Amino acid sequence: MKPRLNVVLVASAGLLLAAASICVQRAGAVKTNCFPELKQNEDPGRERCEQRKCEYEGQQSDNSPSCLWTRGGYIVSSVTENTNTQYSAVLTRQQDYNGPFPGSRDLDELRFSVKAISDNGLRITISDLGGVRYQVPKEALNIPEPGPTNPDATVYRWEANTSSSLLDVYQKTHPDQAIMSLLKAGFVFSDQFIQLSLGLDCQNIVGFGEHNHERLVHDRRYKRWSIFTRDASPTGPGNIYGAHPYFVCTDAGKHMGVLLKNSNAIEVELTPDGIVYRVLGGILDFYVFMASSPESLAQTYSAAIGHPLMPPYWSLGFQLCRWGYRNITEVQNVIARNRAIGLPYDVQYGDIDYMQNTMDFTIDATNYPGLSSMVDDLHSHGQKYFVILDPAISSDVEMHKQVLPSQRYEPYHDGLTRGVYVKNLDDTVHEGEVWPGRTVFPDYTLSATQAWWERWVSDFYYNQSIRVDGLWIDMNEPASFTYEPHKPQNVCPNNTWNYPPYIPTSFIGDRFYEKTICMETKHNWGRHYDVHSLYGHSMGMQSYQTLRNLFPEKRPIVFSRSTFVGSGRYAQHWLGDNHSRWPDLHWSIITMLEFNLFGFPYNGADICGFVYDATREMCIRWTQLGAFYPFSRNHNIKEADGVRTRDQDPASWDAEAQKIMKDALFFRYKYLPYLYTLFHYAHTNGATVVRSLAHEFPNDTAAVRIDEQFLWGSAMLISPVLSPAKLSIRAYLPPEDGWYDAYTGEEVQETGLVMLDAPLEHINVHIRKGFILPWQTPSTTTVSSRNNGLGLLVAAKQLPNSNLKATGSLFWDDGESFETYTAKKFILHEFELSTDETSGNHVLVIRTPFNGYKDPNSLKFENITILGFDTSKDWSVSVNSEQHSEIRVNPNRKTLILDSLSLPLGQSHSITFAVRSAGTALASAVAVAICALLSTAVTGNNRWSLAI
Ligand code: MIG
Repeated sequence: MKPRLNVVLVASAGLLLAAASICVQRAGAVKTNCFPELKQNEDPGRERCEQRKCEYEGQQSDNSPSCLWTRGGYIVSSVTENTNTQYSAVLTRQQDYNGPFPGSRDLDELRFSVKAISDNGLRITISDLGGVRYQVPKEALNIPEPGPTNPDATVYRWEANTSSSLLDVYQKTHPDQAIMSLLKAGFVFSDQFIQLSLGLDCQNIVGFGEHNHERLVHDRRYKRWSIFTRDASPTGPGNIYGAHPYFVCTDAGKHMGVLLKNSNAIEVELTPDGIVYRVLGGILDFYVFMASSPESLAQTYSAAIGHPLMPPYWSLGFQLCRWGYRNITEVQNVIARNRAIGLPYDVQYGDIDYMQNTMDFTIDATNYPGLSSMVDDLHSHGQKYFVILDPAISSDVEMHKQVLPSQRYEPYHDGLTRGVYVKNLDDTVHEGEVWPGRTVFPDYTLSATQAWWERWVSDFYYNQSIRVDGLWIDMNEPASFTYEPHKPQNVCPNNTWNYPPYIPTSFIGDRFYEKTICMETKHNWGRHYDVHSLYGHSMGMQSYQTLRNLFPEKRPIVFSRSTFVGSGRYAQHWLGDNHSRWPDLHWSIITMLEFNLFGFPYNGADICGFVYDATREMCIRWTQLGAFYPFSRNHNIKEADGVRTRDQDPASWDAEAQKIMKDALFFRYKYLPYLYTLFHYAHTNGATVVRSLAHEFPNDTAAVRIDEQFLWGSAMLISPVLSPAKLSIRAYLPPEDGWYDAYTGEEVQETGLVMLDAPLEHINVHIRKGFILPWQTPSTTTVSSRNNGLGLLVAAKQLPNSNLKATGSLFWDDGESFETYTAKKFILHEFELSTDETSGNHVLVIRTPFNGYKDPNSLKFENITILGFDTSKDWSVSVNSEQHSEIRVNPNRKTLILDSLSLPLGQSHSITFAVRSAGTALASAVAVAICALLSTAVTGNNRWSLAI
């Protein structure tokens, strides 16, 4: 009974949120807090409020601020350009108008410009007249501005300088009300404090990162989120690893995405009427995109910031990692025992344990002898190896003398010679502290650093013979332990960068530079204060380039902890140091969906949780969920609260647990051709891979806020168990098209909000009517599964007059070549099931719109399974005009299966299903019964194969 209660609680929390957002007013006034330095609901009192020339409202019950900034002090003093596609003006500050924080100089004049950058995008900038303030460099992020196809082609229009707004933007489909407004009230532009309120006429806000959001759709009751990269685990509401000042706002046919291209520290406050931005430097540089659906909006944004890289096929396999393998024997045991249980398992990791005193590019000779042959052994089993690299380079030469055979840590000295490290104001090298003790920090925004980094990665690869397949880059927020909270005696110089006039209260930590390096330090792209949140981004760019040069024929794969807007072109992301606790399962879905919107379709959380021990039940449920993370990796911390954590790799559990985990992973491997095809569309069109129900069912109001389920593409719905002791879950199956159970092929009778059985060995997966999914018989590595037969799962949608319809596609290449795209060495198949109106015949065609690759394994489609077929009739089937007799039907499940097919990949095929005359019906009914028996025998208890 308990689980149901949970469901009710969650549901009512959702209702409350829904109610809160129904009260959204039209774009207009946003209640802008005049005392952002106070905590939410902290009341400055009337006197202080009026001293700041703000309006005192008194304490409110709805979380709204008691003291409001209602004035605006910049006026449009001259308009220099005003056409349909470009507006620019000078804003002048009124004499008596000042920002709230002494010490931050208010700018007297500002350049305000609006530009149509495409049919569905516009750019709004507010900056200093001289243009000398810091901006995100073009090398870091270059958003194309092709301009609209013609001045009237834009899906938006704007009105500048109205009585209350600097700018009102309208989506043309909704001409009566501005979807967003840059409000005059509350606008402040000073050196280190910029404040702007954005009025919004749309309800559902999703995005902003990186944080641990407990719901996908934001709570707009004056919630504040800060954005500044930070080494902090996804446990509280603070700013963590990446910086993504991007949100989408959707509402009945309106779909808008807004990026603030700014790498300084940012705080956003989400209110019922809009968003208040507080920005600690740089300029205001907004990109606004509009589209007709959430998915096309995601594609528009992805095209603007750059499409994500195409991951190698093997990186979609399951991966094993832990921090705290004490020696190579432990790693070898883990590899051996997981192979021995027949686990689908493609990639093994080396965390900082393999290093000598945790120094990059070194190997612990005592505990990790033979690492190179271990990696070769992985390769000979079709498996891959990743190592972790931290940016911080040990500068403790005394320690080097003691622990290194050569007594010298060459990478450090080489970096000094080349001048690649971040510097203090006096040009000395800035030092901090990370795992290997005292360290320095490479400036990856400097081109010389690329050659240095590449030299040492290549030394590791060639001279030390560790043939890594990809890089895992960590601690690149950047993290430093010098300024941790328990070390208050360590301070950065007393200047306005380390102690800015305003520090958002939503920040983690008391000091602005906490757990990172000092803010005045110098990088090629600028002052640390400005470029801090670009550190991981720049390291990702250079690590990508390093792999490009190291193995030019292969597609690089890099996972980065810290990311910025556009990093997805170079690196993908894992979700960091989660905890082995039940709520973390739910939260991982939310962040996974958000990172798909940010341009990182390849992401996932540490399966079974990083910090602390997972229970058996939790690790089983998490592996079932993690089997659907695009980045599917079980990872574990070394110790928690001083105690070594237990192993949590699948083979470390009992036989029953192992079997359940393997079943989930075999199911994943079976559908990798489908997942890989989704990645192709992410890479070429910016489509999301994992997506929320809102993306596929934007008009279904019940679907819009769902964040406990998710989809792979359009067609596969995953409904995991996210809490303990459950045998069933409440899930939402959108009624629009209808669904089939992915394991039995049975049509779902009841849609909408339903209860689904969810015994421990089961994760619910449903296939949407109208789609065709390619699959391949799974093996324990992708290298071997790629040799197996292919199949198609056709989830027919029944239309009037017994017509059937379904479509799908398959992208295939060698799985790893860079040439795949540059030399067009791939195959693209399109599948379509339809019904000929006159004959009533169903036809399934496999088309080949592109064939630029010859598969060496002579792959064939060997099985086609159609769900939702009229099995009461007797069908004759012809394949490429030849009769095919290997047909099985299951009348109870309306399933028709064609076995023993041999349809070569890369060629087009056609299959026709015609009703046979009555005479043969009996014979085939017998065949059916026999085949039904056979099928149980063949499929046995492989849960990944359809138990038709
Ligand atoms: O502060 O390298 O997120 O995955 O195991 C911990 C050790 C440093 C943080 C990463 C985690 C990794 C760990 N690292």
